Amino acid sequence: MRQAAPSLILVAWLVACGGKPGDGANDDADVKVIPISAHQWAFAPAQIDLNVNEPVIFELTSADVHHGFNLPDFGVRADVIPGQKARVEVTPDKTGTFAFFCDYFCGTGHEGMQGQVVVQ
Ligand SMILES: [Cu+2]
Repeated sequence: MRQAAPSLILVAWLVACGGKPGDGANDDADVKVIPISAHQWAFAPAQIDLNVNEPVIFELTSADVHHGFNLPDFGVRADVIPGQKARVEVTPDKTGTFAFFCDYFCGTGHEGMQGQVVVQ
């Protein structure tokens, strides 16, 4: 007989900003939270303006059904489930316009459910 040793390793992603000396522009202890609402079949806001190298947290909620949020250029995705808040952090490291979209089939208008992140 073998003794089962339960070894649960809980990995907590602590959103810890590095202790980089700031340039005085803002306090990096406070990461800006951007609420994004998903509904059939759009995101609100559909355009998100970000500053390069400035970390932000997307706080995603659904107004109706299960959606997905996918911003492939920055390796960000999340399930957006009714009644829950999904938080993902992103620090855009390049400027430009990058598409995000719903990647969880949510109905007939799913294919057009998208938006863009504009990084400057
Ligand atoms: Cu969808």
